[in-house]
Order: sequence, then C-alpha cells, then structure tokens
Amino acid sequence: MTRLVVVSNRVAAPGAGQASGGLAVCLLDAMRDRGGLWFGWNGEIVAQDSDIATTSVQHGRCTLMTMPLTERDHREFYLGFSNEVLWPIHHYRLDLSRFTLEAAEGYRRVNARFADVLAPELRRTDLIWVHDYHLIPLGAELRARGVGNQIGFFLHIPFPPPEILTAAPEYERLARTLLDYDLIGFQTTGDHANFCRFVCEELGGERIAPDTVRLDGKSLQVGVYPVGIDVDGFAAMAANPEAAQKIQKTERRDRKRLYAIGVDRLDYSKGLPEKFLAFERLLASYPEDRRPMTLIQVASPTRDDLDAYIDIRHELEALSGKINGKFGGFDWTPLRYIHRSVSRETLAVHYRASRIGLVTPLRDGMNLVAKEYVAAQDEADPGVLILSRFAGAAEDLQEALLVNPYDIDETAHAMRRAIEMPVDERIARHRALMKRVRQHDACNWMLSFLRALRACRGSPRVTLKR
Ligand code: ADQ
Repeated sequence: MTRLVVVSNRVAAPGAGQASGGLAVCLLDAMRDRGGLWFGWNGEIVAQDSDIATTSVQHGRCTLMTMPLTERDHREFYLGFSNEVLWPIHHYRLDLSRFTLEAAEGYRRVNARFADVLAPELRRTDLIWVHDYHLIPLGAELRARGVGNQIGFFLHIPFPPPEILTAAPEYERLARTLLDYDLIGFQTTGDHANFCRFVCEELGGERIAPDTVRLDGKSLQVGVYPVGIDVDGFAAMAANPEAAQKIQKTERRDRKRLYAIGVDRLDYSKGLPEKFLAFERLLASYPEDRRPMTLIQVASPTRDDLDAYIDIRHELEALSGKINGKFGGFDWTPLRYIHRSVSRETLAVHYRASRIGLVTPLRDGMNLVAKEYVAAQDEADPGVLILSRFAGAAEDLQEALLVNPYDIDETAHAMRRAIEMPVDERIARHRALMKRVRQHDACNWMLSFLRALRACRGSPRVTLKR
C-alpha cells in the first residue's frame, strides 16, 4: 500500500486531552487506523531559527513528525497572514482582514520551510495530502523541490465568491499556486462553484469538465468531499450510563427545565452574540414563571492574542452577564457560559441530554458540532438540531431547523418550535439526519478523497529528477 503523508499546520498531540479544532478532530479520527506520516507544527514557539528541531514520535500506526515555529513565524505566518488575512476573508469578513507585507512574507517563508523539511522525507510512491488555508502554497513549494508525487489539498473553510477574494491583496498570486496540486477538495458544492468561477473569471482559466479546470497548461481536478465524524464512536461516548446519571442530578437542580447546547471555538465566525440574543428573545417571549430552557454554551479559547478575538470575548461576557442578570433567579442561571475546552466525552453526554443543539455560525466550512449533536441523540427521544443555513453542514442536513443566524427572531422562533415539537416529528427528523451523517462520515471523507487523488496519477508535474 502507498504511504499516506498528511500535512497540516497543527498536528494533534496524542493523549493531550481535548482537541477543540475541527481539523484535528476529524483527522485524528481518520488517521487512527490508516497510519502513515503526519507532519506539521507541534504548537511550541522558540526564539530563533537555530532553535528549530524536528521530532518524530510513533502513535499507533502513525508517525507524527513535528517542529516548532519561531516567535516571528508565529506572529507573521500563523497569527498574521493565516488568521488575520485568510481566515476573515474566507469567512466573508473583509472588514476584519489586516494585510501587511511582513505577514505575507512570513507566510511564504514558513511554507517554504515546511517544504524544505518534508521533501527529503518523502518516498517516490507516497500520496501527499495537504490541509487547509495555512498551507495553500505548500504544493508549489514541494514541486519546486522536485516532488513529483500526487499531492492533494483539502480546504476546511469556505471558498467565498470572487467578488470578495479579489479585494484581498496577493490573493491572485496565492490562488495560482493551487494549480500545482493534482486535486483540490472542498466542503460544499457552493465552495466548489466559487473556486471554478475564480479560476475562470479572475485567473483566465477554463473549466474543461465539471470537475476539471485548466490554467497555464496545467489541469486540476476539483471535488466536493464533506468532512464527517466517527459516528459510532461518538454515539457510544454519548450513551455512557454513568455520565447520564450525573446529568440527571444537574437536571433536578435545574427544576426539569430543558437544555439547549452550543459548542464552538470562541470565534467571530460562529455567531455567538447572535445566538445569545436569540436566547434572550426566547426567554422574553415566555411569562416569568414559565421560562422553559437553560442554554449551555461551551466556547473554547482560540487565537486569543488577536484583537478581533479579544473583542468578541468581551462582547460575550457582557451579554451573558446581562441575560443572567435580567432573567436569572435564586434557583436558576439561564445561560451557562463556559470559556474553556472540555473533554469530548463530556460534550457527548451533554449533547444527548439537550433538547436543542444550537449551531448558528455566520459562516462555516462544514461544522462538526452539528454532526456530533445528531450522532449523540437517543433515537427514541431525540433532540432537535437548529442549524445556520450558512454552515456547510446545511447543504446536507436539510431536516434540521434551518435558520438565518442574523435573524434573531427567526432563531428564537425555531427554538420555540423545537421545544414544542412532538416526539414523532423529532424522531422522523433525527432518523433522516442520522442517515446523512452516516453517509458522510470521517472514513468516507478520507477514502473518497484519497481514491480521487490516486486516480489523478499519470500527469507528471515536475521534470526535475529526484
Ligand atoms: P472548527 O472551526 O474548529 O473547524 P467545527 O467543525 O465545529 O469547527 O469543529 C470543532 C471541533 O472541536 C468539534 O469536534 C467540537 O466538538 C470540538 N470543540 C469545540 N469546542 C470545544 C470545547 N470547548 N471543548 C472541546 N471540544 C470542542 C474547521 C472549520 C469547520 C470544519 C472543520 C473540519 O472551521 O467548518 O467543519 O474545520 O473540516
């Protein structure tokens, strides 16, 4: 079997507790049995270039090869270009994008360093799979070092329409480097269509087949591969009887009120203020002595040295204080806002105990929490998923209650509908959702992408001998 080489900005550390990023979670699920080499940043920051050393550890069948970033790389490549330019523009937030030439240069530099370290480790038959927006030019850097292997790229975040991307400095140059991959995977048909438009309308390429674009004599396969979760593994965690007992105790304390749950990284793309406002509106629509619901919002810290993230944290702290001050009583706290990571086991049992899963991002590549919530439910008495129509998951999970997260009334109304929804309707919706979550699980995601990548063989991209 050919060896799989996965490259992502962060490599998930085995046994390091809870991973709260979607990419780490779905790759860990997918790599556990398949094995191969996984290369990327170990999360550590060192003072200077001479302190960078690569380490390899074995994790089951998988070798994890990692290295640190320097302080400067972290500032320019990770925080600067990746998270203050690419993340906001890919989430349709040009207003939050802060372009600097130093950051763009840092981005190029770190991608080149990744290629320098990885290229000598590669075998001729390796299948190389690069992940996400931090590493867009890595394929081109590897080609420049004579790597002729099949290289695929998967974008975990949205690909916005050309009207947005053309406003971002340097984007055209960056997008051209994508043509050095053999295959690019997107989460949704919308992202796929936007990319094809960008290549044809902005770069002067052509679409020679539904899944093939051509530019400057190079052709590239593009496809849609929605990411998924380990459905049975998650469902088993959720059904843990000991944990369920603990939850029953909390429920008694909450005087049998229903729960709604939200689990997100604390990111401005996740629509958290809008969610809190919708919850406030829901509470206000019930008489004082009949308020039906407690919202548990787990918001894990992320990128908290960037201004936009500090601002959103302050906004949420103020809003949760306001809502609890206004509606809470001696015996009830309406909004439990938890600003830290929690274990996946704890998340799973709380999903199961919650009548509503509230997944309302303003923009999201896919959103795994939506799928986890569905997988965790008791099929005889399932909860209701309320899902933003701007999450990639909405393309598939049509039986959720779909909402426009900017419309506070619509979300509040959907919550009311979920509270009142008869069990038969909940079961019917859940069954349909579960079928789709199973159809696009972690395993299928990985296998279908790799199958397509392997099928790209036969289009040698470099003439250099290695
Ligand atoms: P994320 O933006 O990180 O991922 P998401 O898909 O929801 O978003 O994944 C988050 C993962 O982290 C989930 O598995 C969730 O359970 C976990 N998590 C979140 N908060 C947590 C907390 N406080 N404690 C513990 N675990 C927590 C990116 C894209 C998404 C895309 C994924 C995968 O932005 O759109 O779905 O990659 O491709």
